[in-house]
Amino acid sequence: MLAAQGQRIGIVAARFNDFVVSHLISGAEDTFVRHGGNSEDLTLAYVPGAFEIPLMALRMAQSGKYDAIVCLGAVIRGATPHFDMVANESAKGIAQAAMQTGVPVLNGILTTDSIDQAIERAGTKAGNKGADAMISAIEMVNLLAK
Ligand code: INI
Repeated sequence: MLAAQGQRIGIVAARFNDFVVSHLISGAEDTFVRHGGNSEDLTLAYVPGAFEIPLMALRMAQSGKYDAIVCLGAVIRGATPHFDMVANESAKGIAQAAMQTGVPVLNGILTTDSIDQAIERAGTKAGNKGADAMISAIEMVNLLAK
């Protein structure tokens, strides 16, 4: 089993679409603790929307206080005229934050066509993307330590 013992993880979460994102946060936190992590080693930072996630993720990764950063948000096409811009920029910025710092920065941002699809991927019919991103974070921290 993947072990999260001793790992320190920063979570960056968007307040936009909080009715979905709050479930991604719960999924990520539960997963960390179920894999042996200590909830006191999790730090949660909120930003306004997915567009702002990369800057906060970069700052947290640069701080040296975290072994990995998990980014959580929900960009929903139905409700977002500038869906592509927000979705692309957040994904690009997350990848850049990881490459610039060498700290794993995981993309747990849902990008969906509808609110229903977002709900399905936030702990109902189709898993929980927050939990998935946390699993990937734990795996990357362990891999990079080897
Ligand atoms: N931010 C999101 O996280 N999800 C969305 O679906 C969304 N929509 O619909 O526009 C969204 N917009 C806000 C954006 O992330 C920024 O906070 C805003 O543009 C200010 O920079």
